[in-house]
Amino acid sequence: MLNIILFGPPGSGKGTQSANIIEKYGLKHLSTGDLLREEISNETALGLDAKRYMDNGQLVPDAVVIGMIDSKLQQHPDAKGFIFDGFPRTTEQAVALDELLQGKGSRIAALISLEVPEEELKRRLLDRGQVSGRSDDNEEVINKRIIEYKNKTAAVADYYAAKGVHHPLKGNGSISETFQLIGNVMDAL
Ligand code: B4P
Repeated sequence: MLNIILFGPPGSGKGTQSANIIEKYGLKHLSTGDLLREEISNETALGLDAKRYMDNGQLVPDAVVIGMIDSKLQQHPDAKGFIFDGFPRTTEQAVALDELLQGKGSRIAALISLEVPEEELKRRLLDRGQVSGRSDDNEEVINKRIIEYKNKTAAVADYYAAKGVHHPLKGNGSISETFQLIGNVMDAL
C-alpha cells in the first residue's frame, strides 16, 4: 500500500491537488473536510455538531474525525493506497492514524507539505468563499483558521519529519506547477 498525507494550512490547495493525484496515481481519496461537509448536508447528529466548530474556524474534536477515518479504512480493505487530505490535523490524530495503518501492516510513506505565504492563503480563501457557500468566506473566520493551524496542526509536520518522511514543497506556484512538484516526490516513492 502507498499512503500519502497531503498537508498544509487552510487554502494551501490540498483538495485541489488531491483531485490531480487520485486521477494520476489511482489512490483512494479520504478528505475529512469533504466527509464532514457530507455529514452536514445530510443533517446527521455528527454533522450538526461538527458545523458549530467549522463555522467558527475551529478544528472538529479528534475522536469524531478519527472515527470517520477508521470506518472509511475498513470500508476499503482492497485499496492500493490512500491519499489523506486534511487529516491528520493534530498530533493525536497522527498517532491514531499510525496505529490504524499498523493494524493493516502498513504506514505513511510521505507527508507532502504545501507551503504558501499567509497573504496568498487569505486571498485564495476569500476568492473561494465567493463561490463555495462555505463558512470560511470572511477574514474573521479565515484568521481563526490560520491561528488554529499554527497552534494545533503545524506540529504534525514535525511528527513526520522525525520519521524521515516529511517533504516540504513550494505551494504558491500555479496549480500545474505545484502538481509537477508533487509528482516528483510521488514518482520517487
Ligand atoms: P478542508 O475541507 O480540509 O479544507 P481547507 O483547509 O479549507 O482547504 P484546502 O487546502 O483543501 O484548499 P483548496 O484546495 O480548496 O477543511 C475545512 C474544515 O473542516 C476545517 O476548518 C475543520 O473545521 C474541519 N476539518 C477537516 N479535517 C479536520 C480534521 N482532520 N480535524 C479536525 N477538523 C477538521 O484551495 C483553496 C482555494 O485556492 C480554491 O479555491 C482553489 O481553487 C485555490 N487554489 C488552490 N491551489 C491554487 C494555486 N496553486 N494557485 C491559485 N489558486 C489555487
